Amino acid sequence: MIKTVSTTPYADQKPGTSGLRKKVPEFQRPNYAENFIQSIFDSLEGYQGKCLVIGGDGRYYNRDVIQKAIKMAAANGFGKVMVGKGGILSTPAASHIIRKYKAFGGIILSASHNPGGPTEDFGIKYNIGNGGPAPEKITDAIYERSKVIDSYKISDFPDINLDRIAREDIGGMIVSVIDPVEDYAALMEELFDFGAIRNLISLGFRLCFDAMSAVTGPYAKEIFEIRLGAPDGSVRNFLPLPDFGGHHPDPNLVHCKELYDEMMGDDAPDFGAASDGDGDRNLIIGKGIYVTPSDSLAILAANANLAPGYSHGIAGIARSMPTSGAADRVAEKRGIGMYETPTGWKFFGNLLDAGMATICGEESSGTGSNHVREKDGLWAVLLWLNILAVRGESVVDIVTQHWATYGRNYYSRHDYEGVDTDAANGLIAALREKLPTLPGTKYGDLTVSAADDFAYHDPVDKSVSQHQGIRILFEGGSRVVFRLSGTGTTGATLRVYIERYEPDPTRHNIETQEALADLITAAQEIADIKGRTGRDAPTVIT
Ligand code: G16
Repeated sequence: MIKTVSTTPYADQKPGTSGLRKKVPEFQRPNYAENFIQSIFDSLEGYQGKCLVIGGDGRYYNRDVIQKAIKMAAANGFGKVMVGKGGILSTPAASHIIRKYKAFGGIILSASHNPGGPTEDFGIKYNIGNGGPAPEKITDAIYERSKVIDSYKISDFPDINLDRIAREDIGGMIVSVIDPVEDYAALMEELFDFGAIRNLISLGFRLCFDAMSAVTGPYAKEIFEIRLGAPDGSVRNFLPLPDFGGHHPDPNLVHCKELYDEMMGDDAPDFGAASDGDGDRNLIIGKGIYVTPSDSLAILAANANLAPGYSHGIAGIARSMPTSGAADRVAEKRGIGMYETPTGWKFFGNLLDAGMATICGEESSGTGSNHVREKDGLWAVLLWLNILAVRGESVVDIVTQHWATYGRNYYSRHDYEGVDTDAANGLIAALREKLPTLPGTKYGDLTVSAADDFAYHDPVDKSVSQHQGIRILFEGGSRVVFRLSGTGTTGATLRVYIERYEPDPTRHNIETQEALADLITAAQEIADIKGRTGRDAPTVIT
């Protein structure tokens, strides 16, 4: 039976960079998840009788919301729901399932790299029929709807058994509980030379993958250990846990310190990698070298033709504005398109659909291609392995040769987390106001050449997205960028992105923070970070 339940709106359901993210207790308020899910459905047209994909990263509250979403999909007229066994689907796997089975769209339950547990983070996002995150016009409509919603529809059938693969007709809708790994693993086998990677591993190449007790565990076990023959134990923390074992499932140098230290040690494996809560981010570390996400994007784009899925070359590269310009140099040399978008994977969707970009990436540890419409952590790891297997060189050799050919973009991001929201907004507003006066100003030996508030003009649908980050460019091509994160759940996070291009190979071995020291000081001064936030130093440096 379908019930229509009266509800009252919440004022805080504005989707951020990647869907709605809040603390679990906020999501547990009466009708909170239901309101948001109904607001999604109310913002869509033409889904009657169609298929909806539902899955999540297994974090605390995942199963509860999956049951609600299934019952609401049935009540709202979807004809079919495909849901991952155990409620599990990594974000890239969900994107693939939507595309492969031509679903109308999908609901992904995740707060990505944010911690999980009864008092930690939860999230809901909607992906459209191309498999990618809903564009701004849909997320804006969802938010508008959430502000006035007064009822939602839900079917009252009993909870679905998510722990066995089955297909049933329930309340007039087909519910298909599917293997979350099979289709995704098959796609990876199509794109990459598994034979070459298996051969490399059989010759003693050692890889270590940390699944961070999150969603990629089952995928990585199947792909690296079973299909590629890596020894048992190559995949660590492979059991997805509702609280990620009490850690932040964020594959950066702070939260993967153990792996980093091991990779810098004498007996390091040849290759170390990790992925995040929902499997779309990646961390790449070679023996003795950390590869920044911006460099990784450039190197993957420059070598993608070595993998069968990209053997005909790539049409273009897209990167988010704060990501370093390393990939631009690859695009320039190859004579292919280069696109600069705002932060948020949703901005790549149109470029991928139009065939303008093949490979996309972000400084925030995301890389992916046109095989799905999300960034894809395991895809990035497999493309690296494919390149290593074909070139027969070490990560450090490949990276240093890349720098020698294209120059090195020294790059770092400084995050100030949990800053008072008003203080953070004030800092950005003050910077915005100061923009016209900055060109020509000197900070030590640095002179500002240009400063603006980045606006994106989508070349495909012609939409315009304003206020996407404050850019300060210096003479000689260095830059700093300031923006507030759209994914945090506590106060505000100020992100400062710092970049310097160095063409001279004799200057490619400087420690990154040292290479950027004058820019870091200038950034602190220009934004008056200490005065406005009270912070002497960033919380996280990546
Ligand atoms: C999300 C988005 C990414 C974005 C990242 C950081 O990633 O999909 O496009 O780069 O957030 O965004 P912000 O700087 O606003 O915090 P994820 O992995 O959290 O879904």
